[in-house]
Amino acid sequence: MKSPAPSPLLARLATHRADRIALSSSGLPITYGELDTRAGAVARTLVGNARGLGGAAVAFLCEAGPAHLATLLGILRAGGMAVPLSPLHTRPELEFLVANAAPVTLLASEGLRAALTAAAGGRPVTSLEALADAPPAGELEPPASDAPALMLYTSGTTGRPKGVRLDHAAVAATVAALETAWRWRADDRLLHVLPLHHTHGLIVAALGALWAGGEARFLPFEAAAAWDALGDVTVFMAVPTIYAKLMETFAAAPAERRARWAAGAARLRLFTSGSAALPASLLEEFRAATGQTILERYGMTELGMALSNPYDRGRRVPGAVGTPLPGVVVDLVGDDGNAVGVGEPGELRVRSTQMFSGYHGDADATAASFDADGRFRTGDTGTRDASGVIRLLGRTSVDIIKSAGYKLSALEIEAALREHPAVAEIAVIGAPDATWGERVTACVVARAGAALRLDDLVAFARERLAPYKIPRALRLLPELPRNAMGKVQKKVLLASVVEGAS
Ligand code: MLC
Ligand code: AMP
Repeated sequence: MKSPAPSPLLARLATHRADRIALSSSGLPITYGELDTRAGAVARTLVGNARGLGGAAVAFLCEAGPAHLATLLGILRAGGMAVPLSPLHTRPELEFLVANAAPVTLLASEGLRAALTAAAGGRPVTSLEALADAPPAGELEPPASDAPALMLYTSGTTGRPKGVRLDHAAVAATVAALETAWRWRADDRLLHVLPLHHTHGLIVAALGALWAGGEARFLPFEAAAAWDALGDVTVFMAVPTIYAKLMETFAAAPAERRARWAAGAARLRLFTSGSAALPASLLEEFRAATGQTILERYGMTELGMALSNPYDRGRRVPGAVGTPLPGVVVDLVGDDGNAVGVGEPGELRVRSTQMFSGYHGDADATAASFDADGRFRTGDTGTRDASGVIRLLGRTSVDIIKSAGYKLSALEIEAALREHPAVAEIAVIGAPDATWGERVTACVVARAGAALRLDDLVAFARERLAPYKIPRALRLLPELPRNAMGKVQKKVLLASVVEGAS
């Protein structure tokens, strides 16, 4: 039997010039050569005397920046499956992720080691700083293209997050498709402001830059600092909330600063948006300020990047997500399972070389996410026009919320908040919001005699949920609207919240 090809991702990274800058944060750059050395030290320590990790999970908790990517690449070179955890996760969330991923090794930066140790149930947590001193790697057997590379946790309709397993070939297919479509170059400099535990920040942005041999500059997002930094990069990638925040800050700035920021932004070759719908009005506002037309694209953790507007600025369509990327087939399917006609709404079903290899430990959920024709059911609805351009209309499930570009499970938030002593019943919905896309809104029936304020609920939530899952609004109701089967009618709740706001 022919053995599978080695990881295209690692093979590509090995071709970059050692003296070129790969990553930087706070003005401290590391070259591809240094990245290689650091990743090698991580790999060698993880592997010890063995030949490789054979796809075993290695979870790590690290601030965004060069050390994060060096750790991830070290895990990959050791033949492990990297599970990036986030400094935004609370202890109960980390406990769940560690238990679910069952990693053979846990790694953390010195600053986050205590947080991971507290959630690790007695397992040792190795300090990344200690790994940096390990002797350089000797020759390790490269993992195969079909070996697991990453496990990214995504919220779904099942309450608890699911681990999405991606092999080396799938990750490489995403960055290769984007290199072609967006013309990534080795002299690109990306301003990186996104979290590294999701597809957008990790694969599309960071690994996209590294695949091309370019540079990723990390900056924790803050609007004025981002405007300043835009003056010296070539590519920027963000979620719509970030563009909304950039525009709020721009509008409030003095004329001289606005002129400087606009001139800086005008020099970039590419601005992209994804993870949530970019309102056409925001695209126009950004264009009026900077002369730049943001390229909107569509993707999902399970299937990578599926649709993109064209690189040619003049052909980008505001409010649309474009056409399939190389290696991707997107069908629009009606309720009857048949393809819909031009202009008719249908669910996006996807076939792709970027497809995940399964939900971790959940073969049933994996099988259920594909239709009889082997197409992934996205749960997103859209239309296709006569020229093949797709527009998204929304999602099938009211239990999936997209806030600030994060995908949230209403069920997971409800389960956490139901423990609050004043909560008798709760339904969580995503109310439309110009800046956040959707705002997490808790509709609560309080226990008899109990008083509940948003502050109480927020304080309670902060202990249990990452900041981006916390409710931002509270509606106290005498009862929740239910249908004849007793199921809460979230669409009714949503309509009343929208009506109340207008
Ligand atoms: C924070 N705030 C919110 C909020 N998050 N309010 C409403 N809704 C939310 N979701 C409030 C805080 O309470 C605070 O209020 C203020 O906003 C600032 O909070 P912050 O945490 O400091 O916000 P900030 O750091 O500015 O973060 C915003 C952000 C971040 C947009 C930078 O949310 C972000 O990085 N989002 C990206 C998510 C992402 O990468 N998704 C990709 C998934 S992959 P106050 O009153 O205290 O000031 C995927 C696939 C694909 O989707 O296709 O890409
Ligand atoms: P995630 O599961 O976090 O990877 O999020 C994937 C989801 O984000 C998709 O199923 C869509 O609902 C949404 N999404 C991604 N890109 C876009 C976009 N450009 N417009 C609207 N929704 C998007």
